[in-house]
Amino acid sequence: MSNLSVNFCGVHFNNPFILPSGIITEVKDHVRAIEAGFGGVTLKSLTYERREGNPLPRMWKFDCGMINSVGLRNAGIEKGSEEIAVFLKEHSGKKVPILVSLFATKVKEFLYLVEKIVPLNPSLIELNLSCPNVEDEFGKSLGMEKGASGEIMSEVKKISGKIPVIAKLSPNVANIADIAKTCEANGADGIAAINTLGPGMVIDIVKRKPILGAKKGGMSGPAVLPVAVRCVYEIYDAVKIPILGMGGVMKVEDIIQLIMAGATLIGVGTATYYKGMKVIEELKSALLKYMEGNKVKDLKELVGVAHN
Ligand code: RRO
Repeated sequence: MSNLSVNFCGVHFNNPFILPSGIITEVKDHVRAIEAGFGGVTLKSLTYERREGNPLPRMWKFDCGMINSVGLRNAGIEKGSEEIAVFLKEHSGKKVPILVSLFATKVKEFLYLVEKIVPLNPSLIELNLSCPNVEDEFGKSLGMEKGASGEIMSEVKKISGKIPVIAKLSPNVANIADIAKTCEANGADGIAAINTLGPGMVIDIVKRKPILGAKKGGMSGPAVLPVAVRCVYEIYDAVKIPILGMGGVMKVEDIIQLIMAGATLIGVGTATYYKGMKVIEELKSALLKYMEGNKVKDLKELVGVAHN
């Protein structure tokens, strides 16, 4: 019998599918992903201050994917951490690990967020070092540069205790493997890759102006899969810590590519906008069928095999 369960950073997941951060905005609404059968669920990235988000529209479907500039819409750490405490308590019995995602542009701010979250004991903490939609009013993402990524990781690891910390990285850099390596050297327990690609822009040719309220945004969906596969492949070559691979997964073949490139867990986000949350049950069945057809008992037999 093939088995979908996965160990990632010492945490047990019933299946490798993770809802990436930001697909659902409200903390309590993440119950939809738990009920749909995701193996793990990442909450929307929290920031120090409450953020309304960017002007509407914030998301748009184009021919080969989606573009978003949500602008970190979230309740802020004070209210957000209270909501997370309630959510974790309510769902702790369901054996679906919850990942808390945090975003800041200063080390001190990151540390404040981590200090607030550690007592709530989530399964993992994700440091979002890579939001593409923050440059203008909020400074640059720390993860665009390896020195800053390393510093934040090493400081966070001093206060995160036994909770594994993973770094979510951007594909929009010259050398993603180098940044992953620096995160690992500074104590990261895992890497999540990739955040959205770009930024890109879509123009409404009738109105003669960019469609998104913020004009440009990060791209996700099928168009970005080959970039995600390449990034995961390069990261796998550079580090020993496990990888949560994501970017454009729509079907089982996409999952297998990411695993063969080196991913242990798989993020499935944009596909839920196309097919609804039920896509997870479809992907689970298709993955089991693939494993049984190819005599794969455990997914770890496939992780990184494209490097052999
Ligand atoms: O909120 C956003 O605009 C956003 C975030 Br935090 C992120 O990490 N990636 C993305 O595509 N959008």
